[in-house]
Amino acid sequence: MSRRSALHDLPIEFVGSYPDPAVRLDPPLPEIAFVGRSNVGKSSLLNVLVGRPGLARVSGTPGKTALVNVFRLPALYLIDLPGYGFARASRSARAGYRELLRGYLEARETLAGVVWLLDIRHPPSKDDFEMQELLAASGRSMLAVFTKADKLARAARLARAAELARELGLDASQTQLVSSLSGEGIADLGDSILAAVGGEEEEEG
Ligand SMILES: Nc1nc2c(ncn2[C@@H]2O[C@H](COP(=O)(O)OP(=O)(O)OP(=O)(O)O)[C@@H](O)[C@H]2O)c(=O)[nH]1
Ligand SMILES: [Mg+2]
Repeated sequence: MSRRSALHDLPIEFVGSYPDPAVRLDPPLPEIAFVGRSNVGKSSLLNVLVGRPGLARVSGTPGKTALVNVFRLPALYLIDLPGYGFARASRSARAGYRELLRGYLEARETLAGVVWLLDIRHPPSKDDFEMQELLAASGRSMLAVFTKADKLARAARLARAAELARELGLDASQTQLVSSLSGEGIADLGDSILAAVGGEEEEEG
């Protein structure tokens, strides 16, 4: 199975970490943001998509990505957002996260699409459903990505992906199963991202 996505081996640079979701990026380019619960695998997925294992900080400690982390490819930005639903976060920290995410989704004119990550093994949490509402209210184009597919045997993960899509009220075309460990789904996700920013992979029609 190929773990090479269309974003593999493109020049990429870390632009910066910003507390302000309205930060102006120069030059303005389309952005793809990665959102999901703490520890769901956002940073790992970003790294494997671009083929740079050490780029975004991966951690066994949930809540590691606390700022808006911006990476630049030649024609787009990839944005690693803070994880939500961190169990040990204080109530005010949780509210802060939520406001950052809401502000980001509402404010960013250059946001071309959101990759929303959910762990294939777990039912959607209260925080996930809140995120879904924020995403729906923002009207942003969104792809639900089910992570850590390698944790389940093949038949189980296909069944679980269908079940999770149903629980979220999503069509299969709005979902993608991935594993940053095995590379499953990574090439397809890369193509979807390019299509969302108006790249070459966009389909006719
Ligand atoms: N088995 C398996 N483990 C994974 C996968 N992706 C991530 N992990 C592990 O899950 C943990 C969290 O990964 P991160 O990529 O740091 O998760 P995150 O969503 O960026 O976490 P925060 O920045 O805290 O929100 C790490 O221990 C990873 O090694 C995967 O596809 N398969
Ligand atoms: Mg992270």
